Amino acid sequence: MVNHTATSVVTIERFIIEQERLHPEATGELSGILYDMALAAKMIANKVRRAGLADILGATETANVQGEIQQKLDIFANDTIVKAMDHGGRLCAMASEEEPGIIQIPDGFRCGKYCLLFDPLDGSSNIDVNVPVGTIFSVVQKITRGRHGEMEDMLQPGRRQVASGYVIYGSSTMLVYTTGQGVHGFTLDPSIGEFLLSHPNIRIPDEGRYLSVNDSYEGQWDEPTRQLMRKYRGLEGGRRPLSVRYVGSLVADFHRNLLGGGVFCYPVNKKNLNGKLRLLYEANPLAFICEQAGGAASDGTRRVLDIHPHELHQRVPLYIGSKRDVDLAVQTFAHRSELVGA
Ligand code: AHM
Ligand code: MG
Repeated sequence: MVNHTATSVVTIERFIIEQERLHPEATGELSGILYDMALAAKMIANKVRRAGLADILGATETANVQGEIQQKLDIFANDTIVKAMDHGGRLCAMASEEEPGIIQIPDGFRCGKYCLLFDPLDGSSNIDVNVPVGTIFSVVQKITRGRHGEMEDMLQPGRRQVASGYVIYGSSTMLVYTTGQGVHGFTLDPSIGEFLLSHPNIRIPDEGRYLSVNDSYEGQWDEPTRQLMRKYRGLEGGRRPLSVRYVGSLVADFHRNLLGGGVFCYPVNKKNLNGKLRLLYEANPLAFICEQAGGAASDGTRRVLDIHPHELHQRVPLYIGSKRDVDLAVQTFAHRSELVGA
């Protein structure tokens, strides 16, 4: 990584170019995808900032493929990303949490060698109470031979990702990404409209301070899950207790734990045998970032990045964050057989 002093102003564009130069074989296509994502993020951030204004608040009448009600901003974010990415000649297809099938590159535009998978606005049910929301994205290389991307290209295990990232629309807007060479965070300076390097080479502490879990599901958890939570809280096993912090917006919970150390858990429960979060749009991209920062991500048994996806909108239980805290989940579940989904 190129070394920047704490005082040098480094735009995301300069940083991406410098990273690319470290790889003489790079064609610039991946860099182009990252620029385009940064542009889409600025457009979404601009709209999210105005979300308190009546014209864009509220639910539309369409339900997305998960059967949930979409907020208008979900649709805006989805369309913004598709339009920012479909004509650059770098992608062969996309998939979004908000759309049922593969999004093809329109005729007339060149198809490239990458696929983009994304959750355009995660945690969107929080928008109307002014809680941070986020965009999550993942890039994999095309493996099929035809012009367009196919299902096989999309359903690759997360360890094959070549880049992933998220944008958090909070008190400031930040873009955090990895291309497998560490994790770097950029903060949007709204006065100049540029993402500036603010968090180079992020490392997650080995042991966390925070536990993020929605424990209103406790009555539906199995005993090993309850036992794990008692361990995290220091009620069993003699560990230092973690402090509970749960925003209910994955990107916000993950971001806090990435910087401060901690574990985010979305366990299986009796009603949701596979948890709630989506493997391809949420778990995989965040798992790539977390591992690159020195942390870990598991479904309770398997490394998230080793799971072979079988459908686009597949859900997965998730334990992600500081390595020792995730390891504790894996150890606690080592002999569990009930409740774990496919
Ligand atoms: P979404 O993609 O429909 O917004 O749902 C995902 C969100 C995550 O941001 C968050 O961690 C989780 O749902 C919260 O779920 P729950 O309310 O069950 O705790
Ligand atoms: Mg989501």
